[in-house]
Amino acid sequence: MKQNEYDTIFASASQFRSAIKIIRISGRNAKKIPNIFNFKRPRPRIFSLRRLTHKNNIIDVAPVVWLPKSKSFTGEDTYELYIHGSFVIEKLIFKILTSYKNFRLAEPGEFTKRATLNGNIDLIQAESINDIVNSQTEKQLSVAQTQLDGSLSNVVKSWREEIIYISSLIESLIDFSDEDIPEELSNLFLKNLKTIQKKIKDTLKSATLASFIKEGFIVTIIGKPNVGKSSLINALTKLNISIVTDFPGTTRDLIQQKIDVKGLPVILYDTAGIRKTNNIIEKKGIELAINIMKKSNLILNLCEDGNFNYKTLQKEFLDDSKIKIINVKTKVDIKKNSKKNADVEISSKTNFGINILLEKIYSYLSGLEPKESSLLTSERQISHSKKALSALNRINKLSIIKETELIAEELRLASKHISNITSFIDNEDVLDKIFSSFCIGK
Ligand SMILES: Nc1nc2c(ncn2[C@@H]2O[C@H](COP(=O)(O)OP(=O)(O)OP(=O)(O)O)[C@@H](O)[C@H]2O)c(=O)[nH]1
Ligand SMILES: [Mg+2]
Repeated sequence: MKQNEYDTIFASASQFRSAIKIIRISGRNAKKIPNIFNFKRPRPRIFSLRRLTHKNNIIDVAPVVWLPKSKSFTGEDTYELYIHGSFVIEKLIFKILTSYKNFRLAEPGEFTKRATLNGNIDLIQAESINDIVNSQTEKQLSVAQTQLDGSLSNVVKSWREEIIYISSLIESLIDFSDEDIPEELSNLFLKNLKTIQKKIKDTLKSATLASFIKEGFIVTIIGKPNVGKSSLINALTKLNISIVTDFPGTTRDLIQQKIDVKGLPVILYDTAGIRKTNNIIEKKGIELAINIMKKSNLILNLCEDGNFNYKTLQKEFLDDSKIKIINVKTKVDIKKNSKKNADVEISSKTNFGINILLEKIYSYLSGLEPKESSLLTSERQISHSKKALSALNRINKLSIIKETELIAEELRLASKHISNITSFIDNEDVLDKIFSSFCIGK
């Protein structure tokens, strides 16, 4: 059911047990809050202590803030009540508010949705708010913050301006007859077309890496059975998540755990030991291991005797791709005869070398980080950018002299896709999709 956008909505901005709860109320009737709770209206944007009562019952003594619509996040009249962190007070307030006409509990993300509909923020900024709330590492946070401050929106706007500029060049060509088309004009068009194509292409390239910052870099632990893969994932995560026994072939499923390596999100995988086997379950496990290996950003290749099967690994399993491999010699507490080609030596038993390994993982992955700070992160942003780039690329096959109209049409299409990245005009359905993943009170 579509909720009425004219309702006055309310929600707690703090869902869990906390010392203070912030109740947000936004909408046309928010200005009635002082009447409902019998307190003197404070001056706008001034934190003011008030005694909240209702029908002679004390609700709470709490600071309140009055944010008239010109100065509020949602672009609507808003009250914020900083009540004691009690679920009883919260429930009481909700019960009272619900009893008033046109007041109701907010849907997930509805405050942000209203801020977007009222033009206070664009779609990129709205998405970044959810990313900020959900960020688990400093890097994720900083990427989301550059989206909230409008840097990415500005990049996208500049793409649109450039497309509009080259559209104007093309429009001016339409008036010329075929043989009279001035060469400087068509050269200028082609040069600018190339520039904008490159800009979008580069940003899309960085987006792949940005998605690792959002979702996590994939680091996979591989090696022969019994070399200590499961022991290593347990040591790195400081959790007992993977079964360790001295039977070769213990691990069959992929064991996965997210960790934070100095601010970088990493998804660690423990895998089945790779060997020739007739056991169907183990075979399936090895298949899973090989598949995840191919998708990895980094492979930790474990070996206990120092004979790293580096070349076979590259050729047989990775099709000679350029996935980075760190050779890790394990169990150095008992197997000291080290071979030279290990990148790092560890013992999961004594923790020897574990920090050095983490340092190496960080140093490699941080080098992969995109240099730009304005990154496309959501599927939606990436998909529109790709569609815009496809439209621009199709122009390469068109003749400036004979197919000017078609070129103009592709440019209009590209410009529309770029606009869709920041604006919801023509695609309002997208709003519901974006905000459904938010929490209530945001
Ligand atoms: N002394 C010592 N023993 C270790 C170390 N790491 C692992 N082990 C032992 O080696 C055996 C195998 O360890 P796992 O971690 O299960 O090895 P794995 O590579 O996961 O084995 P599979 O799952 O069978 O492929 C166990 O008995 C561990 O206790 C280490 O650093 N030092
Ligand atoms: Mg194992």
